[in-house]
Amino acid sequence: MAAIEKKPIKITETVLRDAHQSLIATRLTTEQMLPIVDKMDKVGYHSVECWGGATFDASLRFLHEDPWSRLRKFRDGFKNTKLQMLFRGQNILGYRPYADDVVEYFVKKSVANGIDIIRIFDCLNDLRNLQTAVKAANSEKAEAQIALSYTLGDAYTLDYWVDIAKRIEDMGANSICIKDMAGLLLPYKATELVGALKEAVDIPIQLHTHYTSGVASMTYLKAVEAGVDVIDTAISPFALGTSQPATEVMVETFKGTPYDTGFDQSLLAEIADYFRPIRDEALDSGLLNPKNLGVNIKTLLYQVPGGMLSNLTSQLKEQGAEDKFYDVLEEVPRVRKDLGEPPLVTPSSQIVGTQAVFNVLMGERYKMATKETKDILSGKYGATVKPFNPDVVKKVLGDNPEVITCRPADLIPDELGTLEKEMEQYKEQDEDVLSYALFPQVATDFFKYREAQEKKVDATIAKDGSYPV
Ligand code: PYR
Repeated sequence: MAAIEKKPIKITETVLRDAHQSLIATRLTTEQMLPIVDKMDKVGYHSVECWGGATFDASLRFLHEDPWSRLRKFRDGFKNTKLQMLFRGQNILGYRPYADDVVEYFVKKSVANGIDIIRIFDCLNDLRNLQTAVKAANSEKAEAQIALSYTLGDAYTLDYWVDIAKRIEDMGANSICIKDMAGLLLPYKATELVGALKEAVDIPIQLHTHYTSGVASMTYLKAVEAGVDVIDTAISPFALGTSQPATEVMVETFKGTPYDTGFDQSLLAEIADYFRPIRDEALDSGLLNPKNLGVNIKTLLYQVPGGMLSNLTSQLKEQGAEDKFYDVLEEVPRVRKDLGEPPLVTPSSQIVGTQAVFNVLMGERYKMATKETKDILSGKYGATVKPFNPDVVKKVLGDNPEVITCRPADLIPDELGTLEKEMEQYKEQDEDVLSYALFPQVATDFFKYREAQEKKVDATIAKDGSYPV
């Protein structure tokens, strides 16, 4: 090892975003997170992923919290650490493509409220769906990290990934992330992939994986040896299972090597001590299912991301058809092939999963197709790497389907002006229009709740303006 030049591995801590999204359905509240921010800020993380993905939806829908206010509180607390978010390309933090003006304004406001690094991905790896967000991030001077959604299949060869990485660099990305949302990247494949990408591009490469299939920390070890620059980890109480490898374990693994992070294990232990009771409480309340903590080797068989497995279970439970779980799991790869073999990540994971449930429960494949299945087959989410199954296209869309081949957002007119008018009466901050743009009903319910809360507080203020003690 002595001959290798020192290259401390950088770490992105995910506990404030992906780790709780993956383990406890994104239910950490701002109040639960803020008390530990000060300590986290002292660790020396490359960045803390704390916003975006499903947290925006979950804050508004389930926690009745304003996600923008959460972000501002993180920004106030993290004085030394870069804040990172996950952004679903043209789908922003929602489940369908939005107009360019909404994407641009969302990026602008995310940066204005405190985000430093925006990790942008597309569920089909159609780079046209990333253009607007990347340009906006560049002009706001944020780090634009483009993530390639990693998956397996005939089309996904080493040449495919190298080509896409070069195109990502040419698009103006500041870094690349290999986003392995289902834990499919095996250790020796990581050596190959990271090695090939490091040769192909000059920008830094980050690796994101999940522990679902049990190989993730070995994959990190091989990736680091192959030259990866940054890895995503979660503090131990919120690590493993459907989440990321544990921060402390990776830090200890690289101690005394050229990749030594230099992190203080006793500080990490204090952070872990803070999160442990929160995890125990989630276990007691049933929010954290112990099944999410084990190794699920079916991930490797069916390539279904952890979050999708739990979605399928709950969809089947609602229908009283839990006994069909394995039939649905086997149907998922078939539907994926019919729909052009896309990676399975939001929203393609939901689209493929729901259609697989329909196909099994209806007893006939594509007897009923969801609106989203029709939209994918019509090109409204972009281009897939492989062609669609023509028989399925015919069955779902008929003999002469109208299919889009241009960048889908080229056909979506700007919508901010209209949205502003629709939600004017609820507006308390500029950002509210963006919450409304993404989730009109959920945001409206939240605005009403917020107003009611404010009135309630006002009612407790005495006539002289003081609060009763
Ligand atoms: C999300 O889009 O929320 C993911 O975590 C992939």
